Amino acid sequence: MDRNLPVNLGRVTEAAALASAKFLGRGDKNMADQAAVDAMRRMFDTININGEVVIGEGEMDEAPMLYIGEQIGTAGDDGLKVDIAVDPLDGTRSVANGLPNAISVVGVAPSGCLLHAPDTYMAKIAVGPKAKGVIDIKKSVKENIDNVAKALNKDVSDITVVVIDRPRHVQLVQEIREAGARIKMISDGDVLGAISTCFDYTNVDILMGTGGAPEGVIAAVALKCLGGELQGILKPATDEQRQRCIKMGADLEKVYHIDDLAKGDQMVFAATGVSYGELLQGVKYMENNTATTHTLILRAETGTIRFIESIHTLDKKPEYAK
Ligand code: VTB
Repeated sequence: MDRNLPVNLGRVTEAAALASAKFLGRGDKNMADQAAVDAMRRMFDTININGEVVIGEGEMDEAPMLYIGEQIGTAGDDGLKVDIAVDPLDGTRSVANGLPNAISVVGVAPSGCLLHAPDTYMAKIAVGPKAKGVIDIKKSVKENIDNVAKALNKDVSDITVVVIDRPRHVQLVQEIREAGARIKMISDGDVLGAISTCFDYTNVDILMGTGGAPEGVIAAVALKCLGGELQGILKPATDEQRQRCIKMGADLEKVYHIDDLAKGDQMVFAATGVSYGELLQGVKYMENNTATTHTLILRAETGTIRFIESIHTLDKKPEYAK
């Protein structure tokens, strides 16, 4: 895969972040999301790929842009065919409510390598490279925490588990507490939660809990690039979701390992911070109509991790004009 693609994907997530960060704290999650989708879609039109959205904004009849099955990029049939997974704004509520850790995110892999995940929930466990190989989603919370503590040479009481703050996690939270570990509660964004396990300075060791299955595939792309591990089990919340899973050929008993979600090592990934955050800074609006963005760019083949800080002169980017 083109080694410049990751940087170009960074342009795509930067564009979405610049457009949606304007809506920080303004109480309107739809506006924030729409701005991200529009900007991401526009920037994709400049990228030389032959892509198909496999994780996107929804089915064709419910999403006008970045819908599942949409063809993306300028390469045409001669270019390498790729699967694209997007979440133009992971954390729409966070942006609307002025909360941290919203990101714009894109993952790309050769065609057929990304799981076409149904839009339902997925129970997940994820760790960074140092704890790879010791987790098992079928084991108890305590066993997993103990095993990760051993792998990291840490006391259990120094292990931090990141969990999305949801009523469905009451039992999980109790089990983590009983196991003796710490909890970092996040309001949204388990993609960033999973990625955090790969960076020591976030001090997050494990992601546990149930979030979106599409987000599970996106997180798997990132963790593939970073050498971490993720396992998931589909958890449809309603009968309708269950039927959709079955229709898509999904296996509700199966443990989806990282390679089932994102196959091979040819993937690339980009994420730009939208609201302020620990791993990625949010968009900052500066003097003279300039703005800064902070982007993480990953390439699985070489394992290169890039953090790119960009200064955007918005006067020269009329699409972001006030
Ligand atoms: C998570 C989280 C997302 O959805 O997947 C979550 O990563 C799961 O859904 O940021 P609920 O909000 O229904 O719990 C998000 O919060 C939004 O896509």
